[in-house]
Amino acid sequence: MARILGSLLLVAAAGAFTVGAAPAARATPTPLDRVVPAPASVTPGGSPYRITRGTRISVTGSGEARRVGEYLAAVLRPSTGYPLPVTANGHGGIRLRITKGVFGAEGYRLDSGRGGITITASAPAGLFHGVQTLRQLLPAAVEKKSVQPGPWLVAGGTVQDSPRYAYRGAMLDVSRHFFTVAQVKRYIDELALYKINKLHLHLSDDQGWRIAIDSWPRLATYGGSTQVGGGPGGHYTKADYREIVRYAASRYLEVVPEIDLPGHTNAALASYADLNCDGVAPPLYTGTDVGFSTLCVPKKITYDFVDDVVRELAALTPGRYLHIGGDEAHSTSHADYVAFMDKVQPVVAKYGKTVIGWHQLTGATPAPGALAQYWGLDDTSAEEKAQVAKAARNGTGLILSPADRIYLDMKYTEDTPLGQDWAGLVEVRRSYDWDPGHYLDGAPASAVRGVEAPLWTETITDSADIEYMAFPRLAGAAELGWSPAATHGWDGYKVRLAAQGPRWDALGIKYYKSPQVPWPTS
Ligand code: NGO
Repeated sequence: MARILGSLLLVAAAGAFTVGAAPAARATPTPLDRVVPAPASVTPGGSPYRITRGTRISVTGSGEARRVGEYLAAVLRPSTGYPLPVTANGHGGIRLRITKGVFGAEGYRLDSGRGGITITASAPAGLFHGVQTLRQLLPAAVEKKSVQPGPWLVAGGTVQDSPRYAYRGAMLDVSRHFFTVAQVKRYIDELALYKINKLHLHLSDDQGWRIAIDSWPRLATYGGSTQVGGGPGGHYTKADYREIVRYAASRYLEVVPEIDLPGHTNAALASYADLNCDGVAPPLYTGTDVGFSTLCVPKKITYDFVDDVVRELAALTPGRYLHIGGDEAHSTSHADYVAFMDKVQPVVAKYGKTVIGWHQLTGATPAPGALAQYWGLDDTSAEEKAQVAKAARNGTGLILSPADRIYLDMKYTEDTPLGQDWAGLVEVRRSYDWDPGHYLDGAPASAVRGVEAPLWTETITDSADIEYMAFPRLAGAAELGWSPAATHGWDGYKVRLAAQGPRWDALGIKYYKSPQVPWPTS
């Protein structure tokens, strides 16, 4: 007992010491390379810049660049308590500049020194990503919503950065449980911190249809009226959905809508009896089984339905992609599956969009330009992997979402209170420690368009659940999508990841404190 008490006192004393030392520690700026995702190149050197009451944010370039300046000001004002006016005169301590044609669509350069900070990019998205880097170079308390003491130092030097992959996604399943526009926006803000640029919304499944379709209104009003466990469900009106798309775009994320076809369609089949081969609508479904539903492939009305849904969804989608699911069509014969995909993929093209499908699409004939989203495991059968690799060699692009790596709904350990474990337990290191460029044997590295971390929501019901499963693993997925392979290494990553903990605390994100990560103790 005395020994336990003694060590408790020691811990308490260490805590007191750390707290006492904190102001001095805060005066040392964060090293320029302590950023997730790891920047492509970092050259530290020179004096730090200090944000003060007199700092201005000056913006040169388009109106959009000005909006990025306003966004930065909105991040910095509450915690610094400084006015930080956004000006166009080029004389701020923080300068955001657009220079045509140098850094690619999303790259940026950040120069920091005693005289100021300049973020230069060729497009507003690059400025926005540079701003995310700048946030991480400031003390974690910058993320708080009340005035903090500072000082607000940014280390001197240069960061030059651009992404490894153009497709860096996160998926949210809003079907198994419905999430409100506000909840989706919160997740968008969290994704933007890590330079994720695609938000894939899984808008339909057996348990719920979540998007209003004017020509088939019962899909949303009836098909969206419940969810896993039997709660009230919900759906997005078109105005809601446009608001999500607009908000995502303001954070430089493109929304990729998914209507899962021809399986995972019970909510649609329940809403319209005619869609069923036997003309009988099944009841709504609130369980978590998969693979039991299918559209009626031989019926003409099936294609009227698909055409209407794709047309209306494409009209709501400024982005390039439309995801048509295609996974677990266990109740559709192989011949029907192939016939269905042959008829449906051209409909997506007709409305100006590019097909994405789960990798089972490679069992049919992927349309030219289509992307297949791989969600297998290390021990997926060699035949299945070979089928995907062959499609990749024939020109089908790949998005990698290996379920035993970056399915955010997998439990971290057997004690994780949420999530599933069918693909295994996925601790933080496992989710980070793989290379998307050399993941699938026989698939050329050039076929890989990027990485996406899906969050299925059979067991996830609110923002706190989303955050607990996404953090810290989402940051690793983002890094795999953004950072050059040469920066990859668990020992370096875990230190940079640990530095995110206090930021998440400041943002009110309750993350999983994995014992694999050396989280700061104060
Ligand atoms: C699978 C299945 C989903 C489940 C998910 C749960 C895919 C592509 N289809 O992933 O319906 O929700 O697992 O982890």
